Amino acid sequence: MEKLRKIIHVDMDAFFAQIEQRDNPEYKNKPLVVGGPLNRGVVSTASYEARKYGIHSGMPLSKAKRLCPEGIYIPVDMEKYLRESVKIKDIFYRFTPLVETLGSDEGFLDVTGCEKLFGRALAIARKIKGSIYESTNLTSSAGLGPNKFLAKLASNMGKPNGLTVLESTDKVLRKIKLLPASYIWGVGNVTNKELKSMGIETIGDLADTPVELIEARFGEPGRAMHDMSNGIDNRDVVPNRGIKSIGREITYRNDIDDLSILRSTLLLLLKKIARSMRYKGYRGKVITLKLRFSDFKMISRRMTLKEYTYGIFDMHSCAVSLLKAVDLNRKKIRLIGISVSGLKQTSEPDSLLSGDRSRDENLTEAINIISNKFGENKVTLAKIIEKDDVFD
Ligand code: TTP
Ligand code: MG
Repeated sequence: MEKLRKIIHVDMDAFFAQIEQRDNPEYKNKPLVVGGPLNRGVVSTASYEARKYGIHSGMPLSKAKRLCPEGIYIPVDMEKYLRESVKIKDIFYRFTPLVETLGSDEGFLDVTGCEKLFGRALAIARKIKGSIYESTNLTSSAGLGPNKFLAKLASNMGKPNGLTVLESTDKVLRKIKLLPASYIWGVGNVTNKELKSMGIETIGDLADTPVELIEARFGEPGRAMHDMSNGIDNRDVVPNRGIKSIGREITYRNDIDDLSILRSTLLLLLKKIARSMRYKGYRGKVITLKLRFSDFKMISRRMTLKEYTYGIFDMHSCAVSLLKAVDLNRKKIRLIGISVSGLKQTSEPDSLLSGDRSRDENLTEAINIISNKFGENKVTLAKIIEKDDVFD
C-alpha cells in the first residue's frame, strides 16, 4: 500500500534563459540559447521561444544555430544562476525541512502534515511560487501529487508558470497511461529503446506488461518503473540539508599501485565533492580516505582539518598525506574513496558567493566556474596537478 502523502515539486521555467531575459530586456520574447563557448559545447537551456525551433538542453550549439540562425546565443554565467538558486532553495525551507533539492532549479517538498501550519498543500505550492517570484522576479512551475513521480509529472505538465495537481484517481491514471514510457522516472534513452523492443511505447503499455517480465529484464529498478506506470512511487523525499557527509569513490578497471594515479584520482573525486559542497552550501572539516585492496580488504583513515572548508587543495593535501601514511607494501588498490564530514551548513548561503572565503576556496570557486563554462576539461586538471606538485 502506498503511504498517503502530499508532495510538491517545484521547477524553474527555462532557468538560465529566464534569468538572462530578466536581466537583459532586449532578450525578452526572443529565442535565447544559453550554452558553452560559442560554436563549441552544447545548449545548457533555451528560452521557450527558442524551443519552438526544436532546440533543447544537450543539443550541440552548432545544430541549434542551424535550426535557429536568428537566435541569440550567450555563454553560461553560472555564478549568477547560483545566486538565484540559493534564494529559491531558501524559500523551500521556509515551508518544511523535508526538502530534497535537485540540480540548480528544482526541489521536492514533503508537506504532509504541514497543512495546518501553512494552509492546504495547494495553497502552499501557490505561496512558494509567489515567494519565488517576489524574491527573484522569475516564474516557476509547481506540481502537487501523492508521490514524487506524480508531483514531478504535474509540474512538468503545467510549464511554464503552472500549478498542477495530479491525484492518483482513475481519471488521472487513464490520462497518464497515454504518455510515452520515457516520462517514467529513470527511463532514459537506453531503457526506452529496450522497452520499445518489447513493444512498450506508452506508460499504459508498461502497466499492462506483467511486472515479472519487466523485473527480469531490468532488475530491481524494473519493479519501481512498473509501479510508477500505475501511479505508485514509494520513494521518500530525502532532505539534503542535515546530511552527514559528502563523498565519492571509484573502482578501477585494473588494480593500481601507482601513487601518482592515486593522487590524480583523489583530485578528480575532490573536484566533484567540492562542487557538490558548494552547491549544497557546506564546508567540512573531516577528511576520510577509504581504500579497498585487490584482496578486497578495506581500510579507512581520517584526519581533521584546521578550518572548515570546501577548498580542493586543502582537502587534497590532507587526502594525499592520509594516502602516504598507508603502508601499501606492494599491495594494489581496487577502490579508492574520499569523503568529507564534520559538515557545517553556512547559515547564509550567500556568504559562499562573496568575501569570507579562503584563498583555496576562491581557487575552487574559479575552477567550478571554469568547469561550468568549458566542461570538465583537462587544462584545468593539469593546472591543479601542477599546483599540487608545488605544494609537495
Ligand atoms: P531544467 O529544469 O531541466 O530546464 P530549464 O529550467 O531550463 O527548463 P524547464 O522549464 O523545462 O524546466 O534545468 C535547469 C537548468 O539546468 C537549465 O536552465 C540549464 C541547466 N541544464 C544544463 O546546463 N544542461 C542540461 O542538460 C540541463 C537539462 C539543464
Ligand atoms: Mg527548470
